[in-house]
Parts: sequence; C-alpha cells; structure tokens
Amino acid sequence: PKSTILQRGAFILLEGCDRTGKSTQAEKLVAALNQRGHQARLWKFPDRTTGIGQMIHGYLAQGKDLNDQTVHLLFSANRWEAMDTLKTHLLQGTTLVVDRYAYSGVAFSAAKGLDLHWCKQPDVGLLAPDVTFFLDMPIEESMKRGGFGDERYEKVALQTKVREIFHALQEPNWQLIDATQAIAAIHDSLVHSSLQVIAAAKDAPLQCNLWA
Ligand code: 2DT
Ligand code: MG
Repeated sequence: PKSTILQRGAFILLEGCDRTGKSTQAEKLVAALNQRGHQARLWKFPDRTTGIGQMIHGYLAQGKDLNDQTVHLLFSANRWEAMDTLKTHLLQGTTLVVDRYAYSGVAFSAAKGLDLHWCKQPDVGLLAPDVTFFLDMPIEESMKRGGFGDERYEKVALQTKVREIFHALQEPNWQLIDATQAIAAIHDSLVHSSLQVIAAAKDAPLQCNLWA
C-alpha cells in the first residue's frame, strides 16, 4: 500500500497600515484557496478573544491605559499563546492566512518611540511566515477610504511613522503590493503568488526562527 506523507500548509502573512485592505484580501484569499481544494483558514492578530486579547482590546478601545512596554509585551504574548495551535494547523496541512503579525508589533511600538531592537526581542523564535504580502499605499490615500475610526492608533501622524518602520523591516520573502490597485487585481496576484508559496512550503520544515 502506498504511504502518504503529510504535507504541511503554508504560513501566508498580510501586513500593512490601517485601511490598506488586509482583512478584505485575507478573507477573499482564504475563500479562493479553499475553492481550489487547499485547506486554508484565516487567523487575525491581535486575537481579541483570549484573556490577553481582551486586555489589548481594552487598551486599543481607549478605555484602559497601559504603558507602551506592557502593551508591546501583551501583543507578543498574544502571538506566543497561539503558537501551538498555529503549528498544529500547519502540520495538519492547513494553510494559514494571517492578518497582521510581529511586524505590526514592532512597527506600532517603535512608532510610539520604543527602541526598535528592544521591540523585536520578545517575538524572536516565533513561527516565521513563508511569505509576507505587504499592502502598501500612501497614508493620505488610505485616509480617503472613509477615514480612521476611534481606536488609539488610527491617526495620520502615527500611521505615517508606522509605514516608514514597516519599510525598514522588509525581508527577502516580502512581496510589496500596491494597495491602491482594484480589489480584484490585488486578489488575483495574491492567489497566484500564494499557490506558488504553498507548493514550495509543503515539503519544507516549519521555521520557528523569526528574527533569530
Ligand atoms: P486591527 O485594527 O488589525 O485589529 O489592529 N497592533 C497590532 C500592534 O500595535 N501590535 C501588534 O502586535 C499587532 C498585531 C495595529 C489593531 C491595532 O493593533 C496594532 C492596529
Ligand atoms: Mg484597526
């Protein structure tokens, strides 16, 4: 009898500033991959459903004041507490489409004034994405999309700094996406690239070496 070797899923990350279309594209990408017979699921950071996630939500919704270092560590802990689940999904062959990750963690905290090197340390050794699609557009353009809401970080000056830091964090497996394109055009290129990434990742070991 033929033995079947389980092929792992890919870790596909979408990053970018607010209102660049990450969540829209992440949902559409999961649907398109499932339609093509790939098991795929969406994961979002921060995950506001956990105890740590609820503390983060209280802070973002402006109700609760915490110092910048504490919030930074909570966001990181919110990723660490998900690691076993994410690894299990990937090893069972499920591709994960992740909406924000440690790059958001560093970009927002460093934009508030924390040291960039310090910011990276708590996330060292997390699962590393197989690809990062960075949805990029000028902040003035994203503002035109109905403006920002009431959460703590939804301000032009901060988002402008965040965008600069994102650019400084770029790695070889990042793909820069012009987020001013039509939704369908961005979707098509994300599907195309994701299928290649899934094919390349399926026989590769999991990489638990972010920034290591
Ligand atoms: P959403 O609008 O996507 O829910 O994000 N953030 C996010 C951080 O400051 N650090 C992190 O580690 C992550 C994942 C980005 C809510 C805000 O939280 C910021 C916007
Ligand atoms: Mg938001």
